[in-house]
Amino acid sequence: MPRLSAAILAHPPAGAAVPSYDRSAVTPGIVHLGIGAFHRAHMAVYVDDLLDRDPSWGIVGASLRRPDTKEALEPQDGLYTVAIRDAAGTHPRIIGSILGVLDANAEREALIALMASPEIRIVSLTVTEKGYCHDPATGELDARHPDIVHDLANPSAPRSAPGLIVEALARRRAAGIAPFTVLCCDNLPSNGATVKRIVTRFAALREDGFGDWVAEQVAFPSTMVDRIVPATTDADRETVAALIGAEDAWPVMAEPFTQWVIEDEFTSGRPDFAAAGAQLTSEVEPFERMKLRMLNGSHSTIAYLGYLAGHEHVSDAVADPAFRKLIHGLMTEEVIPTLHMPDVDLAAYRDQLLERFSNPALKHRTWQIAMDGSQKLPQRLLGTIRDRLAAGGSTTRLTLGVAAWMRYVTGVDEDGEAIDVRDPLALRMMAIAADAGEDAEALFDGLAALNEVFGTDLAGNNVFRSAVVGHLDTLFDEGAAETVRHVAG
Ligand code: CS2
Repeated sequence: MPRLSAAILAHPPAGAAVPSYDRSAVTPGIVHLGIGAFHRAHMAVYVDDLLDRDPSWGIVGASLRRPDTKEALEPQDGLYTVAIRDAAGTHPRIIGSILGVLDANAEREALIALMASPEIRIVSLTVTEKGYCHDPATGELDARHPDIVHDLANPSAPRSAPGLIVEALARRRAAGIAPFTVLCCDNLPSNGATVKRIVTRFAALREDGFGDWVAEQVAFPSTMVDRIVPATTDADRETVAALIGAEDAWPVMAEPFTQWVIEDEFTSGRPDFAAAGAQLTSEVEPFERMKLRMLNGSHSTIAYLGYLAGHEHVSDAVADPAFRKLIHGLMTEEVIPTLHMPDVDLAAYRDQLLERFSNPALKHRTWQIAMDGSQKLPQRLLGTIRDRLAAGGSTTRLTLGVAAWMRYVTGVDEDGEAIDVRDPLALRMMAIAADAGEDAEALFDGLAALNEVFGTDLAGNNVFRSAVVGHLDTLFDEGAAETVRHVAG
């Protein structure tokens, strides 16, 4: 079977959508840091829809940690398949908006030089929560993070996303080139403002006065990004090869739903994202909060409880009526009351989320979502809990999500088998858990003392503490499946 490449597009496979524009006319306008599956099934598809109107917005991707995306896409001329999956089948579309991929470690200088060149007007990011080297509880740069320490000592050879952005901005400033817009597409709260704070602080630490210049000159629009994109498996590769009649080393699988809400604040121009279905607005934060608390808060709760209860996929968990009832109740009783969105039908949004979680073809692993919980919990569950505690409202289901995370990061499942806990704090958390054993109070006190996750207010809040400790006791005594049944009611 031939490999997917530009040559294949001359005789497009029947049944696969292909780029409608002349790829040879496309030039780079965007550098994207963190070219993982999510970006390739989200922003790159919006851009693919727009290149026939304006070919000056092609994307050059960069991978910050592993060269595997570059290795997969380079022999394919940057082409790859997005396969949309639902109960009715799998629908392939070949995407052409990625012109090339740079490996930030091996090709650092080429990457920074490109970011500093005038043709690049947007630098977008999906580097995941931990890629910002910040303190998730406060949203501030962690100046003691090893990558930040390294980048401040070696400013022209940075390895972190803030370090790369600031070095490229410094070169543009020195050359009199207007800054690019920094477009964060990660699931951080107030993601534009948060990344602005982080990057500005890094610039200030690097050079006196540079932070002020960044704060004044560089736009950091906030965005709400949404599409469920599970990690690709070998079985997915086979499915796609059969559909397109060519081998694609790294297709991405996605649900039909996609949403992108963007704050319209770009200093060096932007593609007509609205023409591809994005919503441009002056206020994104309410949408971000809604999505982080409703979708991602539910997702993390399903991930920890589902994994512990033996559900491999999100759809397996929500097929269990008790799980479904728990998540429905979590959104209805405990999340929706914290949101203020008069123009959005939140009950309909909730029902649509439950539908999306049920998509049987997506096979989204609970283990995948469980990753990096220390970086995700603050914006997904803890902020909601703070609002509920302040209003004197119930937090029974939200605190069960937190307790399930604490139970999960002990690293031992209900059968005594090891859990592969992936988290920047994994070692610290597993040491805390080893000391605590099955003593729920000790486990709570040890983990809640992680200020970068819980801030300084929650560990000593008795309402919060007794709710989480109570759930932990039940999780240890009866297991996750039984606990879900109790709490769902
Ligand atoms: C998920 C998200 O892995 C996770 O943590 O909750 O990736 C989720 O699928 C996306 O945010 C959906 O837009």
